[in-house]
Amino acid sequence: MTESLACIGLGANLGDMRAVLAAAYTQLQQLPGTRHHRCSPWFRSAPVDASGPDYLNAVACFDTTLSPQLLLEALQSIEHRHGRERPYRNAPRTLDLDLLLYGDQQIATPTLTVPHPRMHERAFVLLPLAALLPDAVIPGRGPVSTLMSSVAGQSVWRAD
Ligand code: PH2
Ligand code: MG
Ligand code: MG
Repeated sequence: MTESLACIGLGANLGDMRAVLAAAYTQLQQLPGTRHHRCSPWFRSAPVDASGPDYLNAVACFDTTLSPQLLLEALQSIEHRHGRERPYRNAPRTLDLDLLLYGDQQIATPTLTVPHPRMHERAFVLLPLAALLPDAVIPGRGPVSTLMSSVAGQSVWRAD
Protein backbone atom coordinates (compact mmCIF):
# COMPACT_ATOMS: atom_id res chain seq x y z
CA MET A 1 0.00 0.00 0.00
CA THR A 2 1.25 3.52 -0.75
CA GLU A 3 2.72 5.49 2.13
CA SER A 4 2.31 9.25 2.46
CA LEU A 5 4.02 11.72 4.78
CA ALA A 6 1.40 13.17 7.12
CA CYS A 7 2.01 16.24 9.29
CA ILE A 8 -0.21 16.83 12.31
CA GLY A 9 -0.48 20.04 14.34
CA LEU A 10 -0.83 19.48 18.09
CA GLY A 11 -2.22 22.22 20.33
CA ALA A 12 -3.71 22.74 23.79
CA ASN A 13 -4.43 25.63 26.12
CA LEU A 14 -6.36 23.99 28.96
CA GLY A 15 -5.28 21.55 31.66
CA ASP A 16 -1.91 19.76 31.86
CA MET A 17 -0.88 20.65 28.31
CA ARG A 18 2.54 18.94 28.36
CA ALA A 19 1.11 15.67 29.66
CA VAL A 20 -1.75 15.69 27.15
CA LEU A 21 0.43 16.54 24.15
CA ALA A 22 2.94 13.85 25.14
CA ALA A 23 0.15 11.28 25.55
CA ALA A 24 -1.38 12.30 22.21
CA TYR A 25 1.99 11.87 20.49
CA THR A 26 2.29 8.38 22.00
CA GLN A 27 -1.19 7.56 20.70
CA LEU A 28 -0.25 8.85 17.23
CA GLN A 29 2.71 6.45 17.27
CA GLN A 30 0.29 3.59 17.96
CA LEU A 31 -1.98 4.28 14.97
CA PRO A 32 -2.12 1.34 12.54
CA GLY A 33 -0.16 1.62 9.31
CA THR A 34 2.10 4.41 10.55
CA ARG A 35 5.89 4.54 11.14
CA HIS A 36 8.94 6.80 11.19
CA HIS A 37 7.33 9.14 13.69
CA ARG A 38 9.06 12.32 14.76
CA CYS A 39 7.94 15.35 16.73
CA SER A 40 9.10 18.97 16.78
CA PRO A 41 10.13 20.70 20.00
CA TRP A 42 7.29 22.20 22.08
CA PHE A 43 6.45 25.86 21.45
CA ARG A 44 4.41 28.19 23.66
CA SER A 45 2.29 30.68 21.70
CA ALA A 46 -0.17 33.50 22.28
CA PRO A 47 -3.73 32.66 21.12
CA VAL A 48 -4.33 33.58 17.46
CA ASP A 49 -7.92 34.45 16.48
CA ALA A 50 -8.92 33.02 19.87
CA SER A 51 -9.11 33.90 23.55
CA GLY A 52 -7.90 32.21 26.73
CA PRO A 53 -4.52 31.09 28.03
CA ASP A 54 -1.36 30.70 25.95
CA TYR A 55 -1.12 27.51 23.91
CA LEU A 56 1.43 24.71 23.83
CA ASN A 57 1.99 23.69 20.19
CA ALA A 58 4.03 21.15 18.26
CA VAL A 59 4.01 19.38 14.90
CA ALA A 60 4.39 15.62 14.44
CA CYS A 61 5.08 13.82 11.15
CA PHE A 62 5.00 10.18 10.13
CA ASP A 63 4.65 7.92 7.14
CA THR A 64 1.21 6.39 6.92
CA THR A 65 -0.89 4.08 4.80
CA LEU A 66 -4.06 5.44 6.45
CA SER A 67 -6.20 7.46 4.05
CA PRO A 68 -6.68 11.16 4.88
CA GLN A 69 -10.28 10.48 5.97
CA LEU A 70 -9.32 7.56 8.25
CA LEU A 71 -6.48 9.61 9.71
CA LEU A 72 -8.88 12.50 10.40
CA GLU A 73 -11.24 10.12 12.20
CA ALA A 74 -8.33 8.73 14.25
CA LEU A 75 -7.30 12.27 15.25
CA GLN A 76 -10.84 13.11 16.32
CA SER A 77 -10.97 9.92 18.38
CA ILE A 78 -7.73 10.87 20.22
CA GLU A 79 -9.09 14.41 20.82
CA HIS A 80 -12.28 12.90 22.22
CA ARG A 81 -10.32 10.62 24.59
CA HIS A 82 -8.66 13.73 26.02
CA GLY A 83 -11.96 15.44 26.79
CA ARG A 84 -12.09 17.76 23.79
CA GLU A 85 -15.25 19.86 23.81
CA ARG A 86 -16.44 22.27 21.10
CA PRO A 87 -18.72 24.85 22.81
CA TYR A 88 -17.88 27.56 20.21
CA ARG A 89 -15.38 28.24 17.42
CA ASN A 90 -11.76 28.34 18.60
CA ALA A 91 -12.79 27.78 22.22
CA PRO A 92 -9.97 26.90 24.64
CA ARG A 93 -9.26 23.20 24.31
CA THR A 94 -7.60 20.27 26.10
CA LEU A 95 -6.33 18.94 22.75
CA ASP A 96 -6.47 19.94 19.10
CA LEU A 97 -5.04 17.63 16.43
CA ASP A 98 -5.10 19.11 12.93
CA LEU A 99 -4.19 17.28 9.73
CA LEU A 100 -1.88 19.90 8.21
CA LEU A 101 -0.29 18.12 5.26
CA TYR A 102 -0.80 14.77 3.55
CA GLY A 103 2.04 14.29 1.10
CA ASP A 104 1.69 16.91 -1.59
CA GLN A 105 -2.06 16.41 -1.87
CA GLN A 106 -4.64 19.18 -1.97
CA ILE A 107 -7.95 17.85 -0.63
CA ALA A 108 -11.29 19.62 -0.34
CA THR A 109 -14.23 17.59 0.91
CA PRO A 110 -17.12 18.70 3.15
CA THR A 111 -15.23 17.33 6.19
CA LEU A 112 -11.57 17.87 5.34
CA THR A 113 -9.39 20.58 3.78
CA VAL A 114 -5.69 19.82 3.25
CA PRO A 115 -3.37 21.67 3.48
CA HIS A 116 -4.98 23.09 6.61
CA PRO A 117 -6.51 26.34 5.30
CA ARG A 118 -4.85 28.66 7.82
CA MET A 119 -1.54 26.92 8.52
CA HIS A 120 0.48 29.16 6.17
CA GLU A 121 -0.36 32.28 8.21
CA ARG A 122 0.25 30.84 11.68
CA ALA A 123 3.67 31.01 13.31
CA PHE A 124 2.63 28.39 15.89
CA VAL A 125 2.41 25.93 12.96
CA LEU A 126 5.23 27.17 10.72
CA LEU A 127 7.95 27.33 13.41
CA PRO A 128 7.54 23.74 14.64
CA LEU A 129 7.08 22.51 11.06
CA ALA A 130 10.28 24.25 9.96
CA ALA A 131 12.12 22.80 12.97
CA LEU A 132 11.10 19.32 11.81
CA LEU A 133 11.13 19.69 8.01
CA PRO A 134 13.07 22.83 7.01
CA ASP A 135 12.53 22.14 3.28
CA ALA A 136 8.77 21.57 3.57
CA VAL A 137 6.56 23.13 0.91
CA ILE A 138 2.88 23.81 1.54
CA PRO A 139 1.03 22.88 -1.67
CA GLY A 140 -0.56 25.99 -3.17
CA ARG A 141 1.23 28.29 -0.68
CA GLY A 142 4.98 27.81 -1.06
CA PRO A 143 8.06 26.92 0.99
CA VAL A 144 7.72 27.11 4.77
CA SER A 145 11.03 29.00 4.89
CA THR A 146 9.54 31.80 2.75
CA LEU A 147 6.19 31.89 4.56
CA MET A 148 7.94 32.28 7.93
CA SER A 149 8.93 35.88 7.16
CA SER A 150 5.28 36.96 7.00
CA VAL A 151 4.51 35.65 10.52
CA ALA A 152 7.54 37.16 12.23
CA GLY A 153 5.36 39.46 14.39
CA GLN A 154 3.48 36.59 16.11
CA SER A 155 4.47 35.55 19.63
CA VAL A 156 5.89 32.02 19.67
CA TRP A 157 8.63 30.79 22.03
CA ARG A 158 10.48 27.50 22.38
CA ALA A 159 9.03 25.88 25.50
CA ASP A 160 11.68 23.28 26.30
N1 PH2 B 1 -5.50 27.04 17.51
C1 PH2 B 1 -6.60 27.63 17.07
C2 PH2 B 1 -6.84 29.06 17.18
N2 PH2 B 1 -5.73 29.77 17.72
N3 PH2 B 1 -3.61 29.92 18.65
C3 PH2 B 1 -2.48 29.31 19.05
N4 PH2 B 1 -1.48 30.07 19.54
N5 PH2 B 1 -2.31 27.97 18.97
C4 PH2 B 1 -3.28 27.16 18.47
O1 PH2 B 1 -3.11 25.92 18.40
C5 PH2 B 1 -4.49 27.76 18.04
C6 PH2 B 1 -4.62 29.17 18.14
C7 PH2 B 1 -7.66 26.85 16.42
O2 PH2 B 1 -7.40 25.55 16.33
MG1 MG C 1 -6.54 23.99 15.10
MG1 MG D 1 -8.77 21.29 14.95
